[in-house]
Amino acid sequence: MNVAPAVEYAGSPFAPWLSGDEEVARLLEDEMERQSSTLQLIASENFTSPAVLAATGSVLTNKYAEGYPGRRYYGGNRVVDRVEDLARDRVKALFGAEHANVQPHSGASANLAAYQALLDPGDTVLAMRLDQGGHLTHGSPASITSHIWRFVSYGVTPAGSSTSSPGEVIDLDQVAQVAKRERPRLIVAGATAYPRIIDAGPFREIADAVGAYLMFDVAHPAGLIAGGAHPNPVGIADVVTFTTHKTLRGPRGGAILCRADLAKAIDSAVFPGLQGGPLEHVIAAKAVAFAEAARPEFRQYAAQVVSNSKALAGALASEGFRLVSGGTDNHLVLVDLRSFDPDLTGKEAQEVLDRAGITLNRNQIPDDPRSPFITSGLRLGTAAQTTAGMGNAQMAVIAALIGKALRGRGDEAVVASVRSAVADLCAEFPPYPGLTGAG
Ligand code: DSN
Repeated sequence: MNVAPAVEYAGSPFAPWLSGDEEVARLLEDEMERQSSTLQLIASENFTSPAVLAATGSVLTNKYAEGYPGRRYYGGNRVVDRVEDLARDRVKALFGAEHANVQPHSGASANLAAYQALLDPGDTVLAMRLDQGGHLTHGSPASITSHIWRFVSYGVTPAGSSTSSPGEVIDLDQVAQVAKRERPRLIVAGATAYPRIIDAGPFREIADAVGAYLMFDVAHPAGLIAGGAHPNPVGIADVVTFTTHKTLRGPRGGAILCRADLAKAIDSAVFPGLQGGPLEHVIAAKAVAFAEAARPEFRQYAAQVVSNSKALAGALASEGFRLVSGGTDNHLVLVDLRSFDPDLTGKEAQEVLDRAGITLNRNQIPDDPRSPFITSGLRLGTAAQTTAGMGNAQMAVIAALIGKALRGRGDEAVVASVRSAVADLCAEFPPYPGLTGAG
């Protein structure tokens, strides 16, 4: 059911640009309306600034620029070189890095390039298992990474028996034991469904003890790191990879930071190793986002993201959901649905909440008896709605609406009433107040 008022095509912010293609203009309008009238709680999403949108939609998309600033394979890159240099300088300053590569099209491309730079085919890599909170490119059997390199894995400690000892934190003893036994050439830290701080220090000690490189994939907490709400692994890890569109709030893309002595290997791995022409319009938007993340208000934003995540976690626990690891220190919450209702799967919960205007994703919890397609858990993040201006009070309302929709999932009138309450809440916090609405 669409509860938001219809938006006049003539008033669309996209109309001047897409007047010749009404079909696409309407789709963009529909997506703007969806993002503005429903709750965006996917932990890997955010609302970029209009400045990031503008750079992404700029004439830089027209330019081929294979190579790097000052060493391109095509002419006409006088301006593009300055764009890419600006992005590299800004991200190096933001994280205190010696070298940056801003060309990876995605986090997966950044991770593949880092592996290619540091490893030979068949080398052993130690990383977090996907079903314990890791990522596909950390050696999942479904990922090309596991066909090229030999992955061994670590996970989290077992769930504890009490709230004072919740467990489900990275098992550093296991990391050390597997590292000693398997002698990996590379250890990977970082996760996509892990609600706690990951400290690079212990990983560095383990890597040094076995003579391994350390790579830290900070795709999820990159914005928290930039905003001072999560420790910075740059200078501790040999290579740091990340996406620019999650907590960092930039355009969809990836980046790599490394020590100066690894710069040539990293750059060659990205181009010509894995990619052709870089997306310079996206690189310009990355530069915009890096500057935004360096501002004092971004520190307040990062702190509020974590505060909202803690508020959401506490309110969800009051609704009867078990929190994986007992809570959160970062931008995401992982809930185990079985304490709320043993018959409710992540798949069904995601679908019910989608109908209620609450967008999130099902997720396996550690040692989940259900498959990745079904799951027993949900992952929720606060980065996007914090950007839209929501605070702790709204997190309590959201948790109550989630509980109501899931308890009343057999009754469409209950789900519709939640959707209506969600639309009212979202109307108070539009992500793009200057761009939405009929004109
Ligand atoms: N798909 C991303 C996420 O949702 O965490 C990771 O690549």
